[in-house]
Amino acid sequence: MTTAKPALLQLLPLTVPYSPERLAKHFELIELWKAPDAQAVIASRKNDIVALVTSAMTPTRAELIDALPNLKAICSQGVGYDAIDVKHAQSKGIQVSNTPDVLNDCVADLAFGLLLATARKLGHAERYVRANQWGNGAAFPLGTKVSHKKVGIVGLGRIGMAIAQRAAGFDMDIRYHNRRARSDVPYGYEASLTDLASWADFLIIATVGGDATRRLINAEVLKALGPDGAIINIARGSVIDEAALVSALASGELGGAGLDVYEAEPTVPDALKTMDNVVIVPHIASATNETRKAMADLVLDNVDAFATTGKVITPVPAL
Ligand code: 8YV
Repeated sequence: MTTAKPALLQLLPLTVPYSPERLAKHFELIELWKAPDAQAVIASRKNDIVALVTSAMTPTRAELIDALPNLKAICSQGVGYDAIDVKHAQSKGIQVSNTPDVLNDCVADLAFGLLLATARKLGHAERYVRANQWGNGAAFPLGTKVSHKKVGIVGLGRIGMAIAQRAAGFDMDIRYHNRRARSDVPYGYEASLTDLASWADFLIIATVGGDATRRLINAEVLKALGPDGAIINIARGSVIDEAALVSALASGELGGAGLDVYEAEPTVPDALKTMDNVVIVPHIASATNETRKAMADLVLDNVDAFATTGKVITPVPAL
């Protein structure tokens, strides 16, 4: 007699075609997005579910975790875990894994792409040409030089370090702000976020999301960055006070912004859509074929490892 496989609750499809086959190797798959009544499925199968697949942008809250009494592992696609109630999961002995490192290059590439696009007004320039304004009226406005300028990195973790490498390639002066100084980097530490913003020409936000960094970048920091400064955010929209950002940009108190993330995605403040000193893109930092495959593969590897050894490979830090 074959014993029934334990069940895995999958909240969203993974971005590789072979995901169902890999996941079904160890588990009976419950693909929640296909269920006509998700709550009914969870209620009827709650005792069978030992693993859950989710993502950095799929809320995985205590209510769902508590509805699954035998849940032992949550495997998430994405490096951020602020959408998952990790503290609650860990308090119940549930392992939580994310997909760090495999996306560092793409996220850092986009951070620098946004910096260049914001400083050199690439979005505005595109619209200028497409609107047949070239040669038909006002000359296109001058931008801001990037090479040899000063960049402040808020959150010098693995992605922040990849951003610093790119900044070094542009001969930039690099300083950073963390909760604590690092002893293993050649960059200057700034204990005060406002002082870092006052010093910097560009401020790049690369922190984790969640309560610890919520609105860390406030009106005071934005004012310190100033009318010649620009802010780049590839972290989480929650890290910047978005109303203060819109106000500082509109008043000219802040020179520009390059944004990949927003407080209430996919909603983006309408005011940002009309500003020529703002570059806005739809949370695409890790959205390349190569990186999303690598992230999905790491989720599958975490699930395999949990099934065969009882331990995920890349657990999020204990909170
Ligand atoms: C995507 C991200 O939103 O990894 C993260 O934390 O924010 C982005 O990579 C995520 O990967 C969605 O799957």
